[in-house]
Formats: sequence, C-alpha cells, structure tokens
Amino acid sequence: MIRDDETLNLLLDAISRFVRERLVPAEEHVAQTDEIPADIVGEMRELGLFGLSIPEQYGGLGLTMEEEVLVAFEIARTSPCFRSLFGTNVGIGSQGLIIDGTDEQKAHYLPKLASGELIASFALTEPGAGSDAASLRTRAVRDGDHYVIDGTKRFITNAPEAGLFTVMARTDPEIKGAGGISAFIVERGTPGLSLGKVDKKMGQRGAHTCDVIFENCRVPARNLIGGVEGIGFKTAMKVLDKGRLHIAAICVGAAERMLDDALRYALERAQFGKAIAEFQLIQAMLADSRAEIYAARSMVLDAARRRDANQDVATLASCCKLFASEMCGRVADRAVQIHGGAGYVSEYAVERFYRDVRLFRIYEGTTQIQQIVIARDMMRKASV
Ligand code: COS
Repeated sequence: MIRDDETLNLLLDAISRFVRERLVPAEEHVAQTDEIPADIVGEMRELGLFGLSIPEQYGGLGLTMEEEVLVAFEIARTSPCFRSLFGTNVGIGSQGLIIDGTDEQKAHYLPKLASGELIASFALTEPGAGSDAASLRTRAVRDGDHYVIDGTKRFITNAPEAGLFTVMARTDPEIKGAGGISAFIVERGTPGLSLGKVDKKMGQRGAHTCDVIFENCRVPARNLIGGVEGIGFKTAMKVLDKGRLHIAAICVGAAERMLDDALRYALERAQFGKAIAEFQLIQAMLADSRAEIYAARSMVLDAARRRDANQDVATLASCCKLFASEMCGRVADRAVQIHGGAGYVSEYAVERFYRDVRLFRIYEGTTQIQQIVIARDMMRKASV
C-alpha cells in the first residue's frame, strides 16, 4: 500500500528533522507566547503538511491513511499545537469536502487548503450539543438561492485562524435527530459570521479555539456539501472516523516523545547511589509504557491499512482512539512520576505534555463515546 517507499522515507526523514531541529526548540517559546512563529508556519507549508491527505489533483500529497499515520507518529513527537494548526486541513476541516463534496466544491476550495493558504475548521459542537452531536440546534433555512444560518458553535479548533468552516446545521426542523442535519461550507468574512473570544485552555497553548456565532448568516446554496440536504450528520461521522484514527496516531507519537524524555531523565538522575533507571520500579513504568505504545502503534497501522483497503473502519477507529488516547494519558502520568518533583515544574517539557495530551481523551469523541460506538457495533452484529 505504501506507493513508493523511497519517496515516503524522504518525507518522513524531512518531517522528523523538522520536528527535531525547528519545532522542539520552539516549543517553550510557543508555550509562552501562545503563537506559532510565522516562519515556522511557512516551513510547514513548504513541507506540504497542510495538504497531506488532500488528493494530488488538488495540490495535496494525497497520502494513503497508512502513510498519513506514519507522518502523524513523527509530527506528534513535539508540542501537539503544531499539528493542530494544519491538522484541521488534513482531517476534520477538509474531509467533509473530500468525502462528500461536489467536484466544483472540491476544485474551488481544496487547492487553497492543500497549500495552507486557507485554514479549515470543523463546526459541529454547540453549547448544548457535545457528545450528543445529533441534537444540534443551529438552523439553516433555505431562502431562494441561499441558506440563512443561525446558531452558535463551541470549542472550534482553529476558528480564530480559519478561512473556511465546515458547518453542520439543521435544515429540517421537523426531524429532530441526525436525518435533519446538513453540512455547509461557510467562508470567513460572510456577513453574520462572528467569533467569540479565544478560549483559555488547560494546555496546547499555540492552538486556539473559540465560539463561532451565526446570526442571519446568508450562505450560497451551492455551499451545501454534496448539494444534498439531510446527509450532513453522516458526513460528520465519516469525517470523525478518519479523524479518530489520525488522533490515535498522534497519541502514539506524543507518548513516544514523553517516554524518550522519561528514559533520558531516568538514566541521568541518580538516587541511592545509582541512576534511577537501575531501579526495577522505574523499569516497570518504562516497560509498561513501551509495551502499550507498541500495542497502540500496531492497532493504528492495522486500522489504517484496512481503511486503505476500503474496509469499514468506523469501529476500529474508535478502538484505536479509545486505546491510544488512554494509553497516552497513562504514559504521561508515568513520565511525570519518573521525573518526580521535576515533573511537576515547567522546566521540563513533560509538565506541559501532561496537560497537552489530556485533550486527546476528550476531543473528536470522548473515551465514553468511543466505548458506545464499539459496544453498539458488537450488539448490532450479535443480533443479526
Ligand atoms: N459513518 C457513516 N454513518 C454513520 C456513522 C459512521 N461512522 N455513524 C453513524 N452513522 C449514521 C447511522 O447509520 C445513522 O443513520 P440512519 O439514521 O440512516 O440509520 C445516523 O448516522 C445516526 O447515527 P446514530 O443513530 O448512531 O446517532 P446517535 O445520535 O445515536 O449518535 C454518536 C451517535 C453518539 C456516536 C455520535 O453522536 C458521536 O459520535 N458523538 C460524538 C461527537 C464527537 O465526536 N464530537 C467531537 C466534536 S469534533 S472535535
């Protein structure tokens, strides 16, 4: 499935070098300033990071899912905020268009997303609709050759930077659940679209979220994704299937980074007359982390290959997101524990990572939502 090993390895090497030489040294600056420097954003564009998953015909790299998760393993070995900036173009912000968009919609928007000229956001969550996404209340009412959108979206990643939003809104108020929902592309600058103040988060400084507010916002009818009403919830779920696999890969890379840091510290730090890595209780934490990372990495690669083989991986993506994000949380906890008091102060990156990775168990579907998706699938299959 890897289409050309040599080209792929060149890309992976270039990204790994970029992470080591440019992103890791900038982590602390970004954490302090809450901004990714413009020169780094420019280098991300040149590397093609904004277009990893966008088809080549629209200027992207057109990576397979397997290739994409291999890239994600590398890019996640630094602060997650860097990935977050291009992550919505690779995943949830662009995939609605890629999976269900019309040819005209793709031709119009995807080249600008692939180059990073435009940042895309995915606007599903609302103040009253988080895990229960199908209960969303944002309305889109047809008026001639426009839709008029009203409602508020919450915690929208990259909204402060976004040039376009994939917005899920209810076009049929008679249908309360998923069937009444449609997906739209809304461009920044459309009258009636405004942003709330940037959220103060526990971690991931440098990555921004805020409310997106629609008030009598008129969007051309041609911006209805796929040109069909009522399929927007399914579009969102398909987007999330892929997104969850990508996030699971990010969890693997972040856990590898934290374990590297913890191992280095354990080898350097001496107590009771020897390096703490010599103590079996420390070794147990290192070994458990290594084994769990390997398990998550193997799961992610397996699910990615199956997706490339056109298998339905909705449940497997949830398995990966569930296991990898929880694994990442355990590794973060052990990495802090191995650092001892030093793990609780910001001099060491592990303190920041501990806060940054907490989000992985929540966004793109909480652990509990992944459990529900997995269990429902088991029950459905058992009853046929
Ligand atoms: N791919 C395609 N279609 C899907 C799908 C998927 N992965 N998952 C569900 N659907 C379809 C179902 O088949 C159903 O279609 P029919 O009505 O034609 O049968 C429809 O979508 C509704 O599905 P379901 O009945 O399962 O919807 P629920 O309201 O019960 O909710 C959950 C499903 C809870 C899984 C969904 O709301 C969810 O994922 N919530 C979490 C949202 C989330 O991740 N938010 C993060 C925000 S983005 S950072």
